[in-house]
Amino acid sequence: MAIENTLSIIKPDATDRNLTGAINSKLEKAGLKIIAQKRLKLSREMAQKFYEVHKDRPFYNDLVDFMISGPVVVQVLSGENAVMLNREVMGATNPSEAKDGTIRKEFALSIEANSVHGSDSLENAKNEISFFFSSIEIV
Ligand code: IDP
Ligand code: MG
Repeated sequence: MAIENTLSIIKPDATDRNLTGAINSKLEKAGLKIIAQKRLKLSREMAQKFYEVHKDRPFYNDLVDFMISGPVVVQVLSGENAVMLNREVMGATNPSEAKDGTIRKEFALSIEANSVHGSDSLENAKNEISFFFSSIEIV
C-alpha cells in the first residue's frame, strides 16, 4: 500500500474543550504521522469555500457558522492508506453511529459538532491540503 497524505481539521468544539492533544494522541496511536499543523480561525469566506460541496444541503449555513465559531487546528496526516485510516479513526459522521474507540464516539457533541474533519478520497485530500498549506510547510 502507498504512503498517502490526508487533511484533518480539529473543529471548534474540540479546540474549545482543550482536546487537541487527546485527538492527536489517537491519530498517532493509529499510526498516522502529523507532518504539518497550524491553529487558525477560519473566515466565513474560507469556511464557505471549504464546504462548498455541501452548499445545497440544509445544514450548510449552520455548519459554516459552527466552523467559524472558534479556532480550528488544520493538519496534514501521513501514513499507509492514510485517507481511509483517518476516516476509520474518526468514526461515523453521526457520533451515535460511531464505533467504540473512535474520535467521534469519544469526543463529538453532535452530528454537527463532531470534533474532526477528514478528507474522504485521495483526490479531495490533495485539494484540501493545498487549500491550507504550501508545499514548503509539509515536511
Ligand atoms: P464527514 O465530516 O463525516 O465527511 P459530511 O457528510 O462530509 O461528513 O458532512 C460535513 C460536516 O457537515 C459533518 O462533519 C458535520 O459537521 C456536518 N453535518 C453533516 N451532516 C449533518 C446533519 O445532518 N446535520 C448537521 N450537520 C451535519
Ligand atoms: Mg466529508
